[in-house]
Amino acid sequence: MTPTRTTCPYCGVGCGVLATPDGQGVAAIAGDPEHPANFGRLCSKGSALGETLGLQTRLLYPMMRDAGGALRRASWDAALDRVAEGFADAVRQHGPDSVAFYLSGQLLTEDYYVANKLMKGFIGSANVDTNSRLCMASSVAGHKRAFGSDTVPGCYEDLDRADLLVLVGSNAAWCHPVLHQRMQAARQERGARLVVIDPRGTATGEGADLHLPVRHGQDATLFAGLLVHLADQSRIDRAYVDAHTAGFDEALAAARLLAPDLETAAARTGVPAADLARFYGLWAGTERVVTLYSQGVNQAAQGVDKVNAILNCHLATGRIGREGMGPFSLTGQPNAMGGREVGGLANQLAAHMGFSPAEVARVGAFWGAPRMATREGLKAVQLFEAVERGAVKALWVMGTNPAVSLPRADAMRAALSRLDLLVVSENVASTDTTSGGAHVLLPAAAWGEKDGTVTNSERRISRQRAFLPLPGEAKPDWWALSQVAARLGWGDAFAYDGPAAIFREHAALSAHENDGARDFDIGGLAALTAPAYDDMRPTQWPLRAAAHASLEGEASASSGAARLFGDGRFFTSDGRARFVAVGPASAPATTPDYPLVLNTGRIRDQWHTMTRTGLSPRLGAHRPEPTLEAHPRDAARFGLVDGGLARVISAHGAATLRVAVTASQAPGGVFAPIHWNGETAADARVGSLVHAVTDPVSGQPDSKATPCRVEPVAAPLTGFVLSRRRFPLPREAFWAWAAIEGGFVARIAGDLPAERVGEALAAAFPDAETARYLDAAASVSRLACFADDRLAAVAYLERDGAEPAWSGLLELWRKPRLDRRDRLVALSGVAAPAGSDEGPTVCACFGVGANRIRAAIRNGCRDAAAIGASLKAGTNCGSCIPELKRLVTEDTRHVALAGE
Ligand SMILES: Nc1nc2c(c(=O)[nH]1)N[C@H]1C(S)=C(S)[C@@H](COP(=O)(O)OP(=O)(O)OC[C@H]3O[C@@H](n4cnc5c(=O)[nH]c(N)nc54)[C@H](O)[C@@H]3O)O[C@H]1N2
Ligand SMILES: Nc1nc2c(c(=O)[nH]1)N[C@H]1C(S)=C(S)[C@@H](COP(=O)(O)OP(=O)(O)OC[C@H]3O[C@@H](n4cnc5c(=O)[nH]c(N)nc54)[C@H](O)[C@@H]3O)O[C@H]1N2
Ligand code: SF4
Ligand SMILES: [Mo]
Repeated sequence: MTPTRTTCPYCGVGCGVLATPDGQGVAAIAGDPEHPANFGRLCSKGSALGETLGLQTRLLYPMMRDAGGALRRASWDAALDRVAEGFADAVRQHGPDSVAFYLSGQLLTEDYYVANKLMKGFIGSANVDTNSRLCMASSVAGHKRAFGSDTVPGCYEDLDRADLLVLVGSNAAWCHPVLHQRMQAARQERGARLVVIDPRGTATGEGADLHLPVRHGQDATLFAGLLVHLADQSRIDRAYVDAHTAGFDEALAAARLLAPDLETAAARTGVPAADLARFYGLWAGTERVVTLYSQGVNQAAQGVDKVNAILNCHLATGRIGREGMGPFSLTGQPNAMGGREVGGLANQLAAHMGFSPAEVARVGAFWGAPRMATREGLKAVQLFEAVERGAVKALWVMGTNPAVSLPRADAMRAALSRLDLLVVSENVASTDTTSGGAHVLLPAAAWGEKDGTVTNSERRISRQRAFLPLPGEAKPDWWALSQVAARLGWGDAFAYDGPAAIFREHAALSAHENDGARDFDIGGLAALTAPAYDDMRPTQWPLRAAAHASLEGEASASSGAARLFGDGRFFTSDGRARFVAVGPASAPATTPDYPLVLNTGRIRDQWHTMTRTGLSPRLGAHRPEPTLEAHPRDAARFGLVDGGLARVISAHGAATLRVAVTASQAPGGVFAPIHWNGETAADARVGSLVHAVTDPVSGQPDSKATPCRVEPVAAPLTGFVLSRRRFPLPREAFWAWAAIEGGFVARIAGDLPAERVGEALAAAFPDAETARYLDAAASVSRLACFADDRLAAVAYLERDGAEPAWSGLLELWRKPRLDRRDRLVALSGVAAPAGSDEGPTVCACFGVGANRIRAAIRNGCRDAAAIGASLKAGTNCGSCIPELKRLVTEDTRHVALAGE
């Protein structure tokens, strides 16, 4: 089979993928050597895409809730009628602002465009917001304040050309791994320096020349200090500032209040003065500097100020829009940028336009819209608060899992049940949102089946192409939206015959009455034929129609401007960029009851709520459980032990997590991953703890600094369950499902009778043959369920003893037919020798664990390359190289200590 060229559905790097389906619903995955985002590379998540295409968890048919409250299969016609009637009823009775869409940066541009047009032009409300509010909104607002437009000025090539790369609030080694490797290559090949600014130590920080452990929220002060340093060292580009900007003096005066001198900046940011001075010196003295930032900047109570504090420094030095330099917002989701282009946020209209009367009239005329929204709609947190109050009656959620990912997630999940109509378009059947009381579930085409475009962090539009048939009755999201539009009476305006037609309209709108007044212009693509759209190569915007006309054929569609603002002209009314005077940030509001700061974020091998990555055995092995990372001092203070359990409690919720004591976590704070949820773990919905504090300008929640406390949790019962599929184990125990070959495993720990686990197994496998073993003192209990002559599930539990290990059972687990003896062995416990395993997986591609790597290091492998040569670890996607380096350093430290 020939491979299909498509784009990775995970992060905003936007890597090109070659997918070769095997005809059985699986596909071989490789990096696309011709894609300019990755030139053939993929990270661990991208490489494992083939393991996530199974249909076992998919939503394949429309479902509707019946009068008795049960979800039942329905026809598309019936489901779409119900959606259209529900929205029409709400609008009739309560007005257009009583309905809303909540969308996602994982939708394709075409889906997004149709949703936005339907709500803002036809239903007549701007209540369209997206999970990008939780992700990129502060960058959008910061860009607009400084540039007059939401523009990421640079491109990835700048990372290859820079001499200094600064990562602020970004764990790129885990979250943008292919770009991180590109930055590491610049370091190794050209001696570029890398500085990481993050309160905690991360894999990214370990691979840097300098790590600045900034106090939570104090980044604006840190960059205000840099502006002051630039001024005092005469590093300001006066000519640039005078010709192309406004507001410098006010911004510098404000910066002087925040960071009058180095000592004050050091005291306020918590960064040692010597390190801060080194950073300021490096930044001031290096012309080619790129400052990249992500959620440590955006997700903050003063996130927009953080963004502008960074932009101020680039504007003051004129280091923007030129090769190898500039500010760079790393986008999270594959189509965060496409969402912004179509106007997916409640405070945007479409094609980078807002709600001025002229813009409303322009878009309204273009759409032929009967009922334009004339003002901004509700932003995500406000929107769900309106659901909570009962002000929003009908909500359509598409491509996101808000019952997990919103702040105050428990309250938000409960709020969903207040809706008269909750519609969820999903790839998977069961999520915390679909089980939160949805009335209609619509099966959406997933990656590999859907067809359209996405835009990555460097404004590059790439095609996602289908290489698998639509399973069951799954349909593209744009289709479901157009069908509802037709039922509401606007069939003509939504009569698209496919994504190419939608894309053309979107491109035409971007150029409509533009004439260089708006940054987003892809008029050059407005006349793409369906075949040309199919063949479209990765293309950067802007791509104006005039530029297109002056070029020939295909070359024009693959060109585009690499950088904006090189001419010093911005999209403000006078063409000048604005400095923003930045004010002080408040400290996290810890109290004696909640003395610690809860920081939340990502791990290397899981994507958000794990609906896909949670199915991959390779990805499940890296961090199989949700952990709470705590500094040794805080662990001692609050009685936590490494490997034990902790309950984390905030004013809004609680979760129980496995403790990992680590000196990389700064004292005074703890870190928890966002991925686990009600489907994958007992009680690890970290979003339920997060406060709903938002940035006053962007409305983006501060997800990185919630006051909390921690308590140790006793777990006399320990053990594991192996199962062919995930099912709910008792919630009073700690457990989390991790994918393994042929099923899932969960370690169990808690203070509960072993029978409770047995009852859960019996309920999950009612037709299986079960065998039990219970010792006389009832301290050891084992249970095996057999179906089709194989193990369907096994549980080993021990009270007040050594935790049983599951690795010894793997051979029986894999066996296609078990004989009598096997069945006895399955219960005997001899199959489970403790401590025989590799330890936590470090290299997901080749399944190499930490213990094996440590042994190789003891045998003389002194660097990542030597480990690669000996064990293959790190030689495929390279995502684990930072951890290989860490293990080498850790070993060197041990040797050094032993030699003292
Ligand atoms: N493996 C993986 N990769 C992903 C994703 C995923 O789910 N899994 N999701 C994608 C998405 S949508 C996004 S948005 C990106 C996010 O990518 P990142 O922003 O890199 O990831 P996070 O882990 O959310 O947070 C980054 C860092 O911010 C730090 N931080 C917290 N508070 C502060 C602060 O006040 N100042 C500073 N300077 N730093 C702070 C945290 O300690 C954390 O290490 O990742 C994308 N890539
Ligand atoms: N505490 C805390 N909370 C956070 C964050 C944090 O750092 N800390 N980060 C925030 C950020 S940056 C983000 S981006 C969000 C992410 O949070 P979510 O968006 O809630 O997480 P996902 O798991 O990506 O949800 C996507 C859902 O859409 C489905 N899906 C995928 N593709 C399609 C499609 O084409 N069509 C349809 N209809 N469905 C599809 C998937 O099955 C999945 O259920 O979380 C935010 N919440
Ligand atoms: S870096 Fe990894 S997750 Fe991001 S787009 Fe590339 S392969 Fe996908
Ligand atoms: Mo995100």
